[in-house]
Formats: sequence, structure tokens, C-alpha cells
Amino acid sequence: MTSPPTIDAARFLDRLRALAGVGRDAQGRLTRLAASDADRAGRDAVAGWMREAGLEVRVDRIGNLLGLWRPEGAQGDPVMIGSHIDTVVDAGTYDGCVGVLAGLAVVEALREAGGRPAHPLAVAAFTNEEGVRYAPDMLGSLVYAGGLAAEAALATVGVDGTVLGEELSRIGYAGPHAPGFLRPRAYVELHVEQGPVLEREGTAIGAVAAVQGISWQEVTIEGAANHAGTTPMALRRDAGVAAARVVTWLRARARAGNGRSVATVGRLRLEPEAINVIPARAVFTVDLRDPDAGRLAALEADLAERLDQVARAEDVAVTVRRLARFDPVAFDPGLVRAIEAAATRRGLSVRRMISGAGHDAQMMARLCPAAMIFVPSAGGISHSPHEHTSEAELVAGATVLLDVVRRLSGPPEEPAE
Ligand code: HGY
Ligand code: MN
Ligand code: MN
Repeated sequence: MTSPPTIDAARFLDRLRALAGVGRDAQGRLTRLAASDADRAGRDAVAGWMREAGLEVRVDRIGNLLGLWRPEGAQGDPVMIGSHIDTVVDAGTYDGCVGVLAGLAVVEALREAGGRPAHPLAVAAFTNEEGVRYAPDMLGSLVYAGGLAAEAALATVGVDGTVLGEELSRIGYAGPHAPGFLRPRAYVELHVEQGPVLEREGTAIGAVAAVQGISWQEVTIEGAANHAGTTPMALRRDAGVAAARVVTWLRARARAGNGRSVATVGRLRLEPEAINVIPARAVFTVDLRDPDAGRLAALEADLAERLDQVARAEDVAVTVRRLARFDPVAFDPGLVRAIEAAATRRGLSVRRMISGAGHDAQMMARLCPAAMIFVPSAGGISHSPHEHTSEAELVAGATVLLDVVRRLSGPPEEPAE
């Protein structure tokens, strides 16, 4: 190796800024939903940067985009670095994109320093991590890890009535490769924390030891439309009131836990949505999470009981559709220690933590040793245009990622210094 590899910060940050500009609407809001035209433009940009970096670009059947570097002499399965570039609605700049672009920066740093990793390296941008358009979230990595058949995933109908497989074909990212065609020997993901802990503690790096469990459901409440002026209160079957009784109960129930449970109703629609019509139907989503599998199951059971109570009390019919369900996932302890050691060697403060957000790494942990590196989120904010992480924090995270990847892929005689 000619000189120790370093992250080209300017190129990394320039690409992050460029990608942040892909998918903005007339009001400047960033929305790059999975398999949308904006996602295509984002994918095209990332695939172009992968090619510029000399990587072989591969797309699998569920649209996962992978860049592969097979240096001379490299043997066996690749070390994989990944995340996602799809976003939520009116999103921030950093969620997912940091991990994909830092992964690319790591591979370029090694290549440009004349590195000779003992194993190939792969950079992955997984399809539909956010799950906003198609449920469940982390769909591309779930399929890649064998947790869902590609056929079933491709048939998924989105909130907009589109079919994922058709949309991937339309944007030109229904690839030929079988998901999982490259079996990683290890997987590492850099991500913004999306929570307040690192910033509050003044800690530079999070060594993520686990991801909490997640449960997504869609609840439909059927009441009866009627006249807002002529229908006595005692004779109403008001789906809107029934939904409201569930939503306010959910917050109290989550708060009654040990402070780790969270519950969110992110989407709620009333029909026919007219000022003078008692709502006949309410359709809303429930996102429940807890680091403990038992407590998450108890949350779900209590919600089911509450729905029964409200159905009887309000004389409405309730149906539930499951959208996602993933138990908590523990990451590889050795990899977590390697992240802590790499941060410490760089003089960066580091602490172990559990991720409140779901990530592709939790799916890749089904295939190989996996772990994550967090960098601080200003104000703990994410899934918001106010998401922010400083350039210095981003480069520090990418540098720790570089050191960890060198350890995982470096020839035995060249351990990272
Ligand atoms: O919902 C999540 O935690 C992730 O952002 N998909
Ligand atoms: Mn993410
Ligand atoms: Mn997200």
C-alpha cells in the first residue's frame, strides 16, 4: 500500500449534497420513495459513482443495487457495506444515503491507496428500506437475506395502488440477479443515529449492539355514515371517534411501559371525509416498537384487546392487517468490539447503544456477522427536513467505517494500524 488509505471527504460530502438534491418538489421538499422516478434518478447517480470508482454494478430482482470490487488476489465472499437511498416524505439529507456513500468512499480510499484486501468488497443500496410506499420496511434487504421470497415482494401493492415489481421494471431496476447472489462474510452499516443520545452525551460514535423490535399494522374501523346535524349522539356509529379512542389510548399505553416502548399513528384517513358526514370508515397505521420481544408482544396484545373494547363500545367493526413484524436483533459482538476499538484508536469517544430505528443491517444479520456505526443527529431529529449531522461527524464515522472494513478485509499481514 503506497500510503494509509483516507476518506476523500470533499468527494464524499459533495455526493451527499448532490444526492440530497434528487427528488425535491417545487417547495424544495425531498421525497424519494422506493421505485419512484426520484428513486430512479438517485439510483442512476449512485450507480454512476460506483462505475466511476471502478466497481462492477449489479442489480438483483428486487432492485437492490450493488457495486463490487474484486481486487487481484482477493478471495472468497465479500465484505459488504450498505444502507439505502430511498427516503420518507419530506425527508432529511442523511438517513441511509450516508451509509451508501460512505461505503463507496471506503472502497475508493482503499483502491486509491493501492490496497490489496484479502477479500472482495461490495457496496449495497437496498430497495425500499423506508417502507413508506410498500410495506414492510427493509424489504430489499429482507428479500436479500432470504426472509421473504422475491416473488412475494415483487407482488407487493403500495399505498398508491402500484405494484413494486411493475414499478421496478418501469424505472429500469428490476435486475437479473437472484437476491443474495453475493453472500457477504460480514456486513457493516454507517447511519445517522436518528435519536438524541450521542449529541446529548457529546459522544462521537455509536457502536450499535442491537435493533429494537418493530410491529406495523393497518387498522380499519367500519362505522356508519350519517347526517352530522340530524343524527343524535346516542345513535351514531362514528368511525372517527372510535379511531381517536384508540390513538389516545396508544399513547397512554406506550407511556405506561418502562419508557422504552414507543407507539405511533403516522397515517390516518377518514371516509368520506366531508365536514357534515359522520365518518363511516377510519383507516390508520400503528407502529409499535420495543427493545424487548416480550414487551413488544404485550403491546400488541393490549392493542388487540383495546380494539375489541372500542368495537363493542362504539358499535363499529374493526379489522387489522399486519404490515411488518420483526423481533429485536442483536448484532455480532466481535464486530461491535471492532467498531469500539476503531473509534478509540482514532481518539473518538464511543458508546454502545440500541437502535430505535429499523435498518438493513438487522436483515443482513441473518446472513453474516453484522453491526452498525452511528454518528450524532442534531437534536435527535430524523425523518424530517431538519435532520442534520456535521461534516466533521460524518467524516469521522466514515473513517471508523474504513478502519473496520480494513480489519475485516485486509490481508493478514496488513492489519489496520
Ligand atoms: O422505520 C424505520 O425505523 C426505518 O426508518 N425504516
Ligand atoms: Mn435509514
Ligand atoms: Mn428512515
